[in-house]
Amino acid sequence: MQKLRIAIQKSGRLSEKSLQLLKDCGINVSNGNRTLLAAGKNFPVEILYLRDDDIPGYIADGVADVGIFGENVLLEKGNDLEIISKLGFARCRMSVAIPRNEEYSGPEFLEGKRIATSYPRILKNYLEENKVNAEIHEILGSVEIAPSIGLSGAIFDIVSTGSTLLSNGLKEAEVVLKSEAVLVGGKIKDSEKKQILEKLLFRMNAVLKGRTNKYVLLNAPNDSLDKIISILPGMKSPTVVPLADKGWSAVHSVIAEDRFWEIIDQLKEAGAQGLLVVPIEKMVI
Ligand code: PRT
Ligand code: ZN
Repeated sequence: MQKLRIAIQKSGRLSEKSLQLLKDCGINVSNGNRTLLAAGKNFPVEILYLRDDDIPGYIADGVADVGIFGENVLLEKGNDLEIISKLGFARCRMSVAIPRNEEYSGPEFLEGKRIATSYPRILKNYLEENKVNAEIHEILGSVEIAPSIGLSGAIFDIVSTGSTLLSNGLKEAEVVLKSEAVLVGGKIKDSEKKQILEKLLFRMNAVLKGRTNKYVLLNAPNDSLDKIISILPGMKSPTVVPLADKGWSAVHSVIAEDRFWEIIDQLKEAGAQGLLVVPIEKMVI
């Protein structure tokens, strides 16, 4: 029996969330102390623990079938690999940052400058697209200290909250791209492995949909039901149940997280009361 081999980060920002996602998909990994390879207990997978930068190479070589890592790493190192699914965690930006006291005029600010980065390929593309000539200086860690020690006039790095830039006297000048964790795959030939991947994706979609939606229950007078139902997006149509109190109904529906507050305000205005909002564990549509 074949097993789908999934590479995830051994330790770092992605590891816990990758394991949690697999767990939410019903996959428990038997080896808790993270040797290189561990077997999934109740699903035909093997988990390969690696440094995130190494995962694209392992997939390209066919040692791993799929992997979880940041889009930033895919763009820097993932020749011929494809995103199978975006995973919604480890969101960050890849930005150009410059000393705080300097005025940023646009990409031409970088002309003739030296820029420190751990992502030379993405930066090179960006500079070419903007027809800027600049020297790319590749360093592996602590990119943010390069300007203060006189190594470079700007940096290109990952930014999340921006506090690392701030504490190093830098400011974010331009967001070049946005990144999040992704499930990436190579070319899987084995049909059994393909089927396992299909099953895994079915489960992942259900978990990810659940994470980005909320279940909402509310009470409303019957004469405002039409208005309320028109506001609710729902999966199909909302469930409407009569309450013991005559002239009132309860409405159940699903709301996408990113539109949640906007919709809740509209519902209240339309006469909804006693709103309950419940997290969704999984959603199969
Ligand atoms: O050891 P290994 O090579 O596996 O790990 P790593 O050190 O290369 O990566 P790791 O664990 O730091 O990050 C893994 C992935 O998380 C990255 O490739 C990104 O896709 C994603 N990610 C999300 C981040 C951040 N947010 C982040 N803030 N990766 C790094 N940072 C760093 C950034 O480099 C900078 O130093 O955090 C600092 C900035 O954070 P703020 O909040 O101060 O702006
Ligand atoms: Zn890394």
